[in-house]
Amino acid sequence: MSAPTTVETGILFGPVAAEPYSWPFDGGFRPERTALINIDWQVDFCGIGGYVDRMGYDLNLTRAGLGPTQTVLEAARAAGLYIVHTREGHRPDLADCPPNKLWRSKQIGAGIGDDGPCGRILTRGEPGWEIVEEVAPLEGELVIDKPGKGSFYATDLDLLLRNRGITHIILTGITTDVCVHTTMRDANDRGYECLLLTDCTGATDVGNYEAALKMITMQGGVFGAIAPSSALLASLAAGSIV
Ligand code: C5J
Repeated sequence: MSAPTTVETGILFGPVAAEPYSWPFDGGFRPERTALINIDWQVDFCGIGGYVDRMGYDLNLTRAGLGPTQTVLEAARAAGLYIVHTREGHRPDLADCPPNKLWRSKQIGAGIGDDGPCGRILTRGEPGWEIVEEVAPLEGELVIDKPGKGSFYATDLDLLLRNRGITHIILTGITTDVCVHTTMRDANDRGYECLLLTDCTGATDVGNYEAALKMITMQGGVFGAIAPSSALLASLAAGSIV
């Protein structure tokens, strides 16, 4: 197995005041070993005329985390964390869209691949599939295109993170109970130490948002930990603890 391509900086950020434990479990996090993964901040999930809007859900709920995420993104870039963005979407011919997913989307009036105000719904290359400008990727940042809810399924994300020596993951994104949760659960199973920022995420339903956060804190942190972005920003601002 080849060595990770990163070089240790010597910077170790202090633990984040999180629930149900001070994150991370191993006392601190190094920027070169930590990824900030921003999940599906796409027009389709938080923009007018996109997929979530077409399904009739309240965009205020999915947009709520945008401002805090913008602040975290800037701080994480400045601190040297590895920045990752994901997009859910399908090939224009929908060859990678499972028939049951396609069928269900049509049942709720937002058929994947159908024309809408933001172009074809959940289809790669369309305006609705783009990441909103507030948290858009910078040139050179990793963007993972995924056909499913989880960010590891049918992508090379795990390979890219491991080759870089990433061991810790901080999550923002939408929706809390679907793509964010699926990604966090999978990352946790793969051994990554995960933190979800509570004000940098949102769901299409308040109850689901709250339940999704609570689930993470059960069993001593069954999928990792949760914290408000202010707690992460405080750790980053405090600088190295060694
Ligand atoms: C959904 C997502 N909700 N990004 N996708 O279908 O959470």
